[in-house]
Amino acid sequence: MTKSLDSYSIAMEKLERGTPPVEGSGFLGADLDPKEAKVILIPSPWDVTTSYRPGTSRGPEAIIAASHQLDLDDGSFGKVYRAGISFLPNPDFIERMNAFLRIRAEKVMADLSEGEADPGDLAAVNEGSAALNKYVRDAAVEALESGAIAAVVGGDHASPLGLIQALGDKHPDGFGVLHFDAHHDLRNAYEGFQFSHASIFHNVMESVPAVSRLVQVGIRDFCEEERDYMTALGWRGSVFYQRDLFKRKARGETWDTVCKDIVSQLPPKVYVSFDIDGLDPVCCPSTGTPVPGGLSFDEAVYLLECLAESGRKIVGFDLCEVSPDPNGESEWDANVGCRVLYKLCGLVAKSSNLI
Ligand SMILES: [Mn+2]
Repeated sequence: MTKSLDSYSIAMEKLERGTPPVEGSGFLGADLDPKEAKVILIPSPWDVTTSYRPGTSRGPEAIIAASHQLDLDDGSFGKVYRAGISFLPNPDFIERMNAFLRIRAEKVMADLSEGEADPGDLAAVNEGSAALNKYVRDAAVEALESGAIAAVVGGDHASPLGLIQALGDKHPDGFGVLHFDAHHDLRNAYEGFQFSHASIFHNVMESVPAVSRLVQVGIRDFCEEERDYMTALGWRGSVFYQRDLFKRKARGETWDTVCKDIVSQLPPKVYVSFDIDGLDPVCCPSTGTPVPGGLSFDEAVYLLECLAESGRKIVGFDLCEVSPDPNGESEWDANVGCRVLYKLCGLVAKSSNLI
């Protein structure tokens, strides 16, 4: 079923009214025509390579449903919706491919735990992941060519590769990545999956030379291979491990000082990759690979505010690994996720003087 789209003025009329959104309506309660949008959200209903538990493929739809409860005047960035945000529909072929390939990926993981994976299963998953990357990249290019800012809403963290590659072409002068996560995501072909969620920044650093600097925050669960890769990145990589952030605060540094230090590591143009599991799992109990500890919601938002105040240009972003409660009983994960998403929209909108 195709929904009828709202012009910018109709969408604003709906949103300014402040009445509860009609059930089934789009992000925030409107269905803005992407042709009239300045921020385009590309959904990635994808959790093929999730290693611990799937569910994040339902992130985009859960976030849209939760967004109907959001108060639209944001404490950090104001009336963000006025920028003109369009959340594209889930593409059927990606949803179908995800369901089919998830089964084959689970077979690969089960076979691996007993010995070797079937090369046919592995090839099918890798080819499907390449098709996902192409879909995201094509959608991103179309959004960028229309003059809009493109962002990805996952899905697992394999989702944004195509977007970051498209931005690499658009900004050959380079940009940095501010990466919130409990994990480095620097593994080479985790479990044999070339485009694993756990390999996203390995793939980015290998395939997007325009990414001049990767700055990771909140990291607290990693393997030796990833630490070695980070060391080998040299000046291109910088990590603020969660333990170190905690120690700095415990020893009396203010969060403001720490945030300014983090932001100072970034070049003038910045992409933000936000894995929800960078936050304390009280904010994301159903995410694929939760890890104790992590940033509080307020700490993460403060860091985004410091980034905005620094005047750096935000070239795009992704929000990944938001997974709704598997029992369907709680909207909490999506509720937090849609708030983080609205802040990220505010950050790019502010940076591009759209609000
Ligand atoms: Mn991640």
